[in-house]
Amino acid sequence: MAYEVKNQRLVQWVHETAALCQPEAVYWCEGSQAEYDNLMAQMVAAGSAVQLKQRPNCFLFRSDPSDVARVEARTYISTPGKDDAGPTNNWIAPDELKGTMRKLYRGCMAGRTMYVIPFSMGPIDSPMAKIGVEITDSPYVVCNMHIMTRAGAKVIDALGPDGDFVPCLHSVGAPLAPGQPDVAWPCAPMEQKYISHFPEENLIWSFGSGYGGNALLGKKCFALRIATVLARREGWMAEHMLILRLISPAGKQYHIAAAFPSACGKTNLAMIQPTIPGWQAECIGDDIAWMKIGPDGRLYAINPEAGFFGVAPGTSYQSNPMAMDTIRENAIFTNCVLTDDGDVWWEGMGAPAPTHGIDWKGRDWTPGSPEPGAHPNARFTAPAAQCPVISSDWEKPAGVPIDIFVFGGRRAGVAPLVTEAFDWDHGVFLGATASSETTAANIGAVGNLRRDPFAMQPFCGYNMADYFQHWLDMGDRLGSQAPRIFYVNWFRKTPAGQWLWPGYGENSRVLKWMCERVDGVAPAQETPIGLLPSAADLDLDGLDIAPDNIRELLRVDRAAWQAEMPDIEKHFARFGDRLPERLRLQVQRLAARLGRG
Ligand code: SAT
Ligand code: MN
Repeated sequence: MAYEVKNQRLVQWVHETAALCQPEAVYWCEGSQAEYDNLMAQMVAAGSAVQLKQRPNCFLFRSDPSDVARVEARTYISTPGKDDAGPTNNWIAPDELKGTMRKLYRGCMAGRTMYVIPFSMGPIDSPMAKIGVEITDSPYVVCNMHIMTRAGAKVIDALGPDGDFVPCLHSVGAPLAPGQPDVAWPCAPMEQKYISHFPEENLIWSFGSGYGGNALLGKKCFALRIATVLARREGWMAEHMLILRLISPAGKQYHIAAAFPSACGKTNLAMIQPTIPGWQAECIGDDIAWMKIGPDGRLYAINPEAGFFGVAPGTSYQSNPMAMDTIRENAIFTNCVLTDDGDVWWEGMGAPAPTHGIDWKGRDWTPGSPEPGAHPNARFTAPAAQCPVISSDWEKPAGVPIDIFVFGGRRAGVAPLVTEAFDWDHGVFLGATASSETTAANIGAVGNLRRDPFAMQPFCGYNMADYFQHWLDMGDRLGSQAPRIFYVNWFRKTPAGQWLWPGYGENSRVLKWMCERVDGVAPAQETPIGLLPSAADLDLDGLDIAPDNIRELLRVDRAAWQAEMPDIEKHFARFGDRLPERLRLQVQRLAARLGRG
């Protein structure tokens, strides 16, 4: 061990876990570059990673074909009562789930090293930061945690002898018998996978998967599912939101926090390059925001993460040039195509496809191959500090003051380009009824429309109805200092399937209108579903877009919205009596507004 651990609770937990999981060795991570290099070298030697000749210090991994995304169907919120987890979460009683998982954990690390990763979510010197310790038998997870969190000896120092931490236990669930050769990506079959949360104890147990949010436990498991529970208890917010700073030509700063479901463009928006002259943007975070009311009564946000775990396919110099520049070095790629000259490639990269490569399943691949070369949920892991537009304040311990909340999803129809909420309660209603087509970020059907409240459907660690109430309570506390709330949909299509809106950098035109609304200088039209700009209220200078498209993007289709009502009611009915009365009222009001005229 490279350091002394004075925290007896931690020492004891590591000891007990080693006794249960029976690893060949226990290794305490120090978080250094040498440690990272060493682990990568071992994984290259073992055949589970490929070093990329074309990108300095970059590595490619290929997962097992069964282990390519989060597994919502195997994700559990294990509270004493089923109602405390609520209708949107899978639930098994803690004793039963622990019994099942303890059996799986018994001897599960045989033949492997057990790594102990002390990590901080949030800059270590931030009063909002929280410490976790992940135990894992995956060196791939260790290297990813190096990038995604502040990890290692410095966290042990911050923890001290009696500091609090969230224990996060992870195993790929693939013990090795003596002499048994390892595979490139060990994992367990689906029916043995469990991504479990015990909110009463602030405890995370994950078994059987090595991929993304299933395995990098600081991210969705801690910074969202467990953190939502802590946030409600302690009066703050843990949200699935990017954070960005927009700067007007006059130099005024606006901070925007936006919630979209996984693989709906949060990373792209977080690194937006505004197309409107004079406007600039800086990135603070691309996935998670922790927010607390500051001494001045405003809401302050930090990014608890230190890296980006972004979707590779579709990322290009057109869609997200800043991400492309972020991943030139020191990045990890998972499930991308390996080109013959030692680079990565994916569909929608904007670069010509290689004439030959190795696909994410390790097979020869050519542009004519029947299947995509990269998995649709292929990912890059890269340090946030490498982003060319990372804000100089991205690690500011106190966070940045949020002016604007944005909700949204991916929907070909119905939801217009942008809507502003009438007031906080209506904004909470917009968040609570957000809907989106499902993506490859979860194992399951892609393209199905579902309600994804606040983009938190897979990430809320308690009853979602109580989470709605928490949003209402936060609004009451924030009062006139509350951020304005908007709903956007960049993904409208024509009946023939063409995009109505160009998106990406052009989204700055919509953001500009939001800022002008905050400043009280832009008009808005009152409609039954909220406040909308007219085409003249949006800065469309220099944008080549058909007037018909704009009209369609800003049209409120009353009949289509009336047809939405039964689904909204069904969605809310799932929560029974627990649904806040103030949201029930919002449904009635919307129905009345739609009914009129
Ligand atoms: O795999 S992750 O959960 O980290 C990515 C996502 O779904 O947002
Ligand atoms: Mn996410």
